[in-house]
Parts: sequence; C-alpha cells; structure tokens
Amino acid sequence: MNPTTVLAEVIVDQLILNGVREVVVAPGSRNAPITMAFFRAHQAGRVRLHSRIDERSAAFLALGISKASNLPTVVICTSGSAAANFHPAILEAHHSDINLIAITADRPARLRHTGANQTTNQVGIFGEAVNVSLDIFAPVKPVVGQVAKWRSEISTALFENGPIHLNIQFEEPLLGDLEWIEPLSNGIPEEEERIEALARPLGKYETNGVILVGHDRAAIPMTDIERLSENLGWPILSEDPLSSEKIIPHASLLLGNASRRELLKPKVAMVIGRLTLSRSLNSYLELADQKIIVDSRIAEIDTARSGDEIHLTLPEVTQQKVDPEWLKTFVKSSVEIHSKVLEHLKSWSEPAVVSEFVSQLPEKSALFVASSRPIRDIESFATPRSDLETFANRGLAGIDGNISTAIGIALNRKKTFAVIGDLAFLHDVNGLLLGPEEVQPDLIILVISNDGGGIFSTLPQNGVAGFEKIFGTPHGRSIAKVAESYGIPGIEVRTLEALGAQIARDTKGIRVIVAVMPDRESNAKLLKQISTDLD
Ligand SMILES: Cc1ncc(C[n+]2csc(CCOP(=O)(O)OP(=O)(O)O)c2C)c(N)n1
Repeated sequence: MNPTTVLAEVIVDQLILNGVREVVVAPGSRNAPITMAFFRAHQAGRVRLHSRIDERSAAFLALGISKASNLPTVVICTSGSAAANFHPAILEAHHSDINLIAITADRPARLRHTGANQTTNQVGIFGEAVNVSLDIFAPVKPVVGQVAKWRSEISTALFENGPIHLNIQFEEPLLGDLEWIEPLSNGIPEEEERIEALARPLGKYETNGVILVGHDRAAIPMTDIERLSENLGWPILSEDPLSSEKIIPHASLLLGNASRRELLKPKVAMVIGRLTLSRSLNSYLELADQKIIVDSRIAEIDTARSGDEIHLTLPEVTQQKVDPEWLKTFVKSSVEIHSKVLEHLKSWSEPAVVSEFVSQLPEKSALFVASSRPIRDIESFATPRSDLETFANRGLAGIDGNISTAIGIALNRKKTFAVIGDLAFLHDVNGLLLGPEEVQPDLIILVISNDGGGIFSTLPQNGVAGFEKIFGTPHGRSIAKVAESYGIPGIEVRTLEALGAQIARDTKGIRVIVAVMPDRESNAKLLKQISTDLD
C-alpha cells in the first residue's frame, strides 16, 4: 500500500471526472507520481498529455488550450523554483477568467523551513491570483474515507472559475502500487452542475446608443451581440474588428479626433467586456450620458468603472428606436474613414502588413494576436470580417508566453495563425521547443520584425536620453535564423505580394514568416501622419 501513488491516481481520476481533457507536464522527480498517473490516463485515451521543458511555456501552453477548448487544463511541475515559473500564466488566467489548474509537486510539510533540497514555501505562492489554493497530502497511515475526502476537495475546488492551485505533498517512495484499504472510486458524482446567470431586461433607452466591445467580449458570443445591436439599432464598435463584419471599422481612428467624437456623441453607451486598447474609445465612452456595463467579472474589473446599469450577461431587449439622422452621420463618417485608411495601406509598412495578413487568412482560421503594436494595428487598420476566431492574452497584455499560448490554441484547431512582435517572439522562443514525441500543431507565426519594441516610439518617451537602451531594446538577431535553430522553418518577406504568397502556402507543422520592417521610428511617423490625414 503506497499513499503517494494512490493520492496521485485519485487526483488524476477526479480531475478527469470534472472535465479535464488535456494536461501539460514539465519534467521533474517530485511530480513523478502524478505525471505517471496522468501518463496512464493518456495511454488509456482519457486525456491528451503534452510535455514541455520550460515551466513558463508549459503554463502558457495550458492557458492556450483552455482558451480554445473552454475546459480546465492542468499544468504540472516539480518542487522549487519550477513553481514560480507558472506565475505569469496564472496571472493572465486570473485577469482573463480562464480555467487553469496549476499542480505543483511538493515535499512533505515537515521538510519546510529545514533547508531541505529544492524545498520552499509553495503554499499560497500565487497569492490572490488563484481562486483556490489547496495543500493536499496523503496520511502516512491509510484511513477509510480518505479517497472520498480527496475527491470532494478536488471537485469543490473545480467549482471555481479562473485559475486554481493544487500543491501536493508527495512522500517517498514516489513509485508504488495502487492498492488501498477501500476502492479508489468512492461514491462521487461524475457530473457537476454549473449554474448560468439569468439575463435581466435592459431599461428603456429610446435614444442614440452605441455598443462598445472590448477584445475579450466578456466571453459573450458575437452573434448574440449582433442580435442585440439589431434590436436596439445601435452600432457596434469593437476592439476586435475580426469578430464581426457588422462592426464599424477603424473605431480608434474614427474616434481619434475630438470634434468627430463630439459629432458622434452617444446618449447611451453599452460596454461589453473591458476596453484596454485605445484612449480614443475610452474618451468617447466618457461623452455618453448613460453607461451600461455588461461583464460577468464585475467584482474583479469594475472597480474604476461606474455604470447606470450593470449586467452580468447580455441583457434582454425589446426593439427600440434610434434617431435615423444620427445613425446616418455615423455610417457616413465611418465610410469616409474606411476609404481614406485603405489609401494608406498600399505600401510596405507595419499597418499594411498586419491588415494584409488578416485579410488573406483562410476562412475559419484561428488567429492569436500578440500585445503591443499587432493588436493595435488590427484594431485600427483591419477590415472587419466574421469568419475568423481570434484570441489574445488581454488579461494582463503580457508579451510573455505568446508562442506557447498560440501553440495551445493550435493544438485544438485545424489551422491557426499568430501575429507577434519580435520581442514577444524572443521572450517565449522556448515555446518552440517541442520534443519528437509531441503532437505537432499546424501554426503559422508572422513576426513583425522591427528589431525591438516598436510601440515605445509611438509613446511620449520617444527620444528621451537613453531611449534605445532602455525602451527600444534592439537585439540585432535574425528572427528567421533563431527559428531555424529550433528546427522551425523561417522565411523573410519584404513585400505584400511575398507575404500573400507565404500565407497561401499550405504547409504542416509550425512555420515562421518574418516581415522585415525598415525601422521603428519611421513607423511611428507614419502612424502620426495617418491620424493627421484623417482629421
Ligand atoms: C511580460 C511583459 N514584459 C514587458 C512588457 C512591456 N512591453 C509592452 S510592449 C513591449 C515591446 C514589445 O515589442 P514587440 O513584441 O517587438 O512588439 P512591437 O512593440 O514592436 O509591436 C514591452 C516590452 C509586457 N507587456 N509584458
């Protein structure tokens, strides 16, 4: 009888009963009992197991899988500093409400504070970023009822949304048989019921209104938002123009000009999700007399926002009427901006590359968009379309873990693309480290290569003393060669035609396309020029 092996087996079985279908493991010794139990489950076809050397990438991979599958995904590491590498992905999961189960293997509690090897205080290491933090251990002496206790602990923890942390103390011997004093399947319900929030009716607003949609849409399906917009007669402005062809394009440019904001001023603005990308949308929102907020994560994110109405889910509406003249002005301004914007996208530039890329993607593709300029260029310049599925880490907008998140998504989709800056690419380049036994995703990564952080040239610190050293941070590396060193094909492109030809190539596995851009400073000038031309 070996409590450690039994504990691991019961935890794995209960996690699977609670909906876990994929697990990412990072190698180690203390976590051997649970990685071996998961491997048995993998061989039995109950879960898909991925392994990654780098714990930070492993956790972001799990995050990407959860995003794409909507199921809780497990990531496991050994004890010690390994655990701390989960923190960035846990924070992102916390702020974007993604179900991620971080399992850190630990030595028994009696070894804490003794200087024992690879032992630190892992309990509560993720602080308030996790919704549950359990410190689980096996009794030295087998106890009847223990299996049910473990199962209900795990099951209850999984009732929480967002990230949870299971720190599991494994006593030696770490390997052993699965005999116990009672059956391991001890009287536990197989299905947990999840309760949905009920929609409540919207107040009566027979007036000019707009719907402003944050990139994450508070996880509300776009088709529901489109229906709401039709019923209300309110236009949709979205941070993600690739979520619907019905949205008003180039919202941040349209509203970048103060007199146009005034002209299009709404009486009511409904905000769905969090607006994190552009100042112009937030300034426009401030002009509204009344604000309606729709987000299920009010407790977490509404601290700075005040709403005349707050809804946890999309409100129910009856048809309402809007001033047709106001709506006409709105559409006219938007059509004008659209044709002017297209004029600026004809030659090689970051906005042109990004908008060409997203316009060429095959329908039904998944797209991961990195933070910094790529997500902003899409918001400002892309022509709306409805046939893509977009993902982004907007919880904390980190440039970390982006490749791994994209791979996690690609593992759950047929064809996935990603667009990412060169610093974000280099930050998570270890995400490209896939062992020969790993499932190879089909993923095309477009790197906008401007040798450093291009966004900083668009910010007020541009040109301050030491700008290049402390903000621009050029690295001078060839991104294509870096990709090749990981065994991933990397190809450089310098024209929109060459870019189109590369997107059209139907290849398997991971491929990197590097859009080689002239320099960061000229891009910042171009962005300024475009906004002046649109004034
Ligand atoms: C983990 C993390 N570290 C630092 C930052 C701050 N940051 C925001 S954008 C940026 C530069 C990104 O450069 P790159 O990925 O090349 O994109 P570009 O700005 O050129 O579009 C940095 C360092 C961040 N968001 N996340």
